[in-house]
Amino acid sequence: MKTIHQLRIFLLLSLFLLIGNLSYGQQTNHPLDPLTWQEYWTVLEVLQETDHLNADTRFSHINLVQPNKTLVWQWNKTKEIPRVAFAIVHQKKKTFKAEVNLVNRKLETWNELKGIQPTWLEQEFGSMVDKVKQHPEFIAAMKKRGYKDLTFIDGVFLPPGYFGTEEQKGKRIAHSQWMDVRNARNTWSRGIEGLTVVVNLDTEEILRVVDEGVVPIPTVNIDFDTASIPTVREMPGPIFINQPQGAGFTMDGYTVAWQKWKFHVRPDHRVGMVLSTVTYKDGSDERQVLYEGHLSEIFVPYMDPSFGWYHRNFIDAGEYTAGGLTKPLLKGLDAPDYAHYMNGLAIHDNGRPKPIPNMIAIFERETGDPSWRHYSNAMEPESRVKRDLVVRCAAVLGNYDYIFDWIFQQDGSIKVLVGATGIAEAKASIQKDATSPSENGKPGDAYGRFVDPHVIAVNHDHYFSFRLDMDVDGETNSLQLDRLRTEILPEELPRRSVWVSQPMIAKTESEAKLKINLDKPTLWRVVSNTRKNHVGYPTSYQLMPGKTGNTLLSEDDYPRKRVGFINYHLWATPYQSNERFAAGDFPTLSLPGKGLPEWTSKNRSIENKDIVLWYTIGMHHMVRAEDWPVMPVLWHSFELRPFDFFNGNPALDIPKD
Ligand SMILES: [Cu+2]
Repeated sequence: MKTIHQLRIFLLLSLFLLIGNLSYGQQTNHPLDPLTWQEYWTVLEVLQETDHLNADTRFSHINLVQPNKTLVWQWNKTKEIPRVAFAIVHQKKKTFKAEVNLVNRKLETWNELKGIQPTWLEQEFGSMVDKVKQHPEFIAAMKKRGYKDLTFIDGVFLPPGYFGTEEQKGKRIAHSQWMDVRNARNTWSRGIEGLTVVVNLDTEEILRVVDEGVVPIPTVNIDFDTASIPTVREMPGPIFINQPQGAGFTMDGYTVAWQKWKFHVRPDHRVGMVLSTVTYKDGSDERQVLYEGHLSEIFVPYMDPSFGWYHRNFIDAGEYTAGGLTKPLLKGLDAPDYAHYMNGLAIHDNGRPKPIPNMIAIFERETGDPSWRHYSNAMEPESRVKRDLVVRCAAVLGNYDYIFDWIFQQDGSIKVLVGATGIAEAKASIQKDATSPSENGKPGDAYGRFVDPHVIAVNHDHYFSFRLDMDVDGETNSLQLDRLRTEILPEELPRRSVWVSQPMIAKTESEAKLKINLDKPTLWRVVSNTRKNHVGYPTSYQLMPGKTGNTLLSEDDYPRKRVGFINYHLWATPYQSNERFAAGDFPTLSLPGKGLPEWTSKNRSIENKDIVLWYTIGMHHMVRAEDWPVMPVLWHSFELRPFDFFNGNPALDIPKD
């Protein structure tokens, strides 16, 4: 028997396939390819040539305008590629949307956007720190905390959500957070509690200094780099996973082909990555499954009513795209060494392209699980090794990290996962720990949990909205709800009840606003209106939820009103190319009702239509000691499963050897 340290795991692959090295997207091979370095510059040059750039010009987005969907499905390499980019341009208090034709270098539109606040800029995080440090009230508040010198006090200004106050209406209001960063690598327990400065970024006015009282900064060291860990555990020897015959997938530009799957994946400034034109080869037939799938929005509300915390209700993807949502993956740590790493581009505030190396990792893996099995004495026992293709990126939003995986499986299913990791946001507390007496009638852990002496990780939620433009065997689909209900049986039978399925087609958007109810289980399936399987059922894909949560915020709470997508686990809408972000295009200081609630208020028909599903993952995070100082990855997921799409188990043909 082999000992652990002798273990070698080899992924032996039948094909040696070359993978192109995509270096920051210098070529365009497909209508959905991300903007190239040169194309970002074309946008900037065209705006310069048309006199739309000045010293105050900043950019929160430059991205591809979605090409026509039918054109994309029908596109092949003999056809021309339409290339249009849009830019969201800030000029002081005004915001403009420009569209630039990249083929003929022409400014197609330039329109002012009114009634919105554009996405936060990188420079806005720190733009008023120096000015505030000279403000007498701030200096006095810091003096009360024992600081005469503010050199090593770092500040950050964030959008405070929106609460409909006169102070906020129509203004670019920011609230500050402060930290003493001396002598700590991990500074997330070093916050200066109870001191918030409210500013107007448009006018650079300091509106208020809110001092809720002095709380000493905790002295605990929460560094977690290798040098800070007293002893590193002994590992019993390496496990090698390698692919001696090369990767088992091919890449043609941004198009990936793996076994029977084929899809396009592109890095995206705002949502990390977008998977498109997903097909599964069934015999000679390349069957459509999903036109487009991607993260749509993230929402993280904190559950502490103090002034310094109630405004922390971050609409992360829409508010904090600055510099790009995703950050580089660490090769060999965040994903295997042998993965293919795809670079991406984000933008700086000045609109210039910013390289993000190793933004997406694509790799095969065998986890030791079977795809299927049966053991029998009557016939030869059968089992097949499961192999997956993983497409991964990781977002970083201040303290938190999220890993996003799309896992393509041999049985025709796609599993989508989000892993929460990183550092829980914590506040300093006068009380030391869970045994300390109450202060002002409240225990120290009323709104969070002690994770270290004088450190409370504040209760919060994480919500993720995924946009899934399903095209199951074509664009004409419906949402079928198979409701499993109890049927009471006739009295003469010994059994009293069984469950039966009551299928129903959701005809309008309101019939598709659904929450998971374990007492009334319902299968959610996108069915084809044009194709049936061998026994006469419409072909379909099921959206199978994983563990998720419901919001506990009251309906009149502003954070909930601004992020209506959390009200349901499932939404379905008729396809509209401009409906992409579940809390609206511009959630920064946004008014209530944007995004899904606004679109679906029309209660449009979704029957026999090209439909888009929106799925919400929710989690309540009551932080444990084990989540500190850095949290083990906590995974949530859902799955897109073929349901009568094939005429049998599509993974029967996995070879046994
Ligand atoms: Cu959390």
